[in-house]
Amino acid sequence: MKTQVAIIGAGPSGLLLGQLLHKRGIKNIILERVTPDYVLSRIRAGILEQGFADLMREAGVGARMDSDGEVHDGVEIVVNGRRERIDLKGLTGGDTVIVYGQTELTRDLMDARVDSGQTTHYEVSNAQPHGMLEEQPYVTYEKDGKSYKLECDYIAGCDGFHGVSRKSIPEDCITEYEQLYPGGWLGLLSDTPPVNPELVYVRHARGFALCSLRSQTRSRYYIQVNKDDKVEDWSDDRFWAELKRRLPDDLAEKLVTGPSLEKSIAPMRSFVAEPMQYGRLFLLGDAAHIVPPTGAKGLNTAASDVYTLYTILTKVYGEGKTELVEKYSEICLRRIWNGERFSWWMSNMLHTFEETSDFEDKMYTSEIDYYLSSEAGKRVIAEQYVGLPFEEIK
Ligand code: RFL
Ligand code: PHB
Repeated sequence: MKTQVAIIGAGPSGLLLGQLLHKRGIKNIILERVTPDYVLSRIRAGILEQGFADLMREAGVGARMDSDGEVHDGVEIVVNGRRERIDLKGLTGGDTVIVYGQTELTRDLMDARVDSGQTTHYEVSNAQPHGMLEEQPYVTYEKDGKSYKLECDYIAGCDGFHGVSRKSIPEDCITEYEQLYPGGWLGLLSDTPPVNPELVYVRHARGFALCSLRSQTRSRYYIQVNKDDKVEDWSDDRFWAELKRRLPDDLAEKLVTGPSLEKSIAPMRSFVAEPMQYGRLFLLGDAAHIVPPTGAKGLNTAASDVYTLYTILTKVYGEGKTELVEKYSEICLRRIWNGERFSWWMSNMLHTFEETSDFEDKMYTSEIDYYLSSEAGKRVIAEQYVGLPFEEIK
């Protein structure tokens, strides 16, 4: 079997890249370990930056996002009971974010993939990139007990944090930077009206909380829990009671509770692998970097990698600009480190960890208080929350 770009992983990164390449006439095959239903069952991101939304439109899959997604002009931050609104639109000169669940956008991308006629092999095992430093790399994999070899020009490693792509780069050719936080996020999805029309991020002595939503009838809430907590430790009743205790009184009174549709715990991790490429193998999205979810940057940083690789490959195939290939990692990393810093900063400002000293705790409260009291401070938060522009590639 032969294609131009072999893509490992059918998460948002792999599917969006595949669709954009297809639009430019670049052939690609996606190899995915699990079933489409399993991919769709992962409840994750909810906030899309403008750059991400524009890419979805460019890929021809923006229609449902534009009709069903909610444009949000602002978010709220509560620090020890004080509610402050960040006017994203006003402070950035017009930028906003879109609330549209990762599940929905993945579904849109999967549907478009079927319509495009491009091949996706689900439930493959032992995918393994080879010959990344050669002219003609290839990926071997197994499906239904048979072994296959997929020859290609380039390999896109879109297989998430635990995937095989990053691990197939020799250890002495990659540096990993990592920080684990002593806590996790317990998320609950419910068919209840959201407590507030806009997202509310809460710093509280008992721990962080976030009120988010998927629509005016579906809410997504998170609370910070201990890193060793298990979902089984948290009944719905215990979750709602703890969330209420962390919300300001007016919101706590309005909170509508209901049975959970889904509940899961996400670890809090910052991680970057440098460089994000090895010869003709590129790493994209969670395969190359992870952020704690506080800044809503995970999916959005994945989108900037997709934009960069898609633009480079379009120029390689369309204009013969092969010299751009080696620039992939450095272009991506400039934006990635910024997203990492913002997510790390938001996490430190809004969480309370047992390990934090009383002095540091006072410093974090004072710092976020300062940002929220100053228009310049709010603008700094707004500018990063809506996302910095993608770098132009010539
Ligand atoms: P994914 O989604 O992990 O997809 C990788 C795919 O690769 C497959 N795979 C393999 N396939 C073949 N062979 C192998 N050996 C393979 N190994 C793995 C997997 O089955 C999977 O289908 O990575 P991708 O595409 O890079 O997408 C990244 C995003 O999913 C992630 O960054 C976001 O969800 C992070 N995130 C958020 N990001 C935002 O921008 N805004 C948010 O509001 C936001 N909220 C969140 C989040 C992540 C969360 N969790 C659970 C970590 C909230 C949460 C709770
Ligand atoms: C979500 O709605 O799932 C969500 C929103 C904002 C975040 C993280 C997750 O920062």
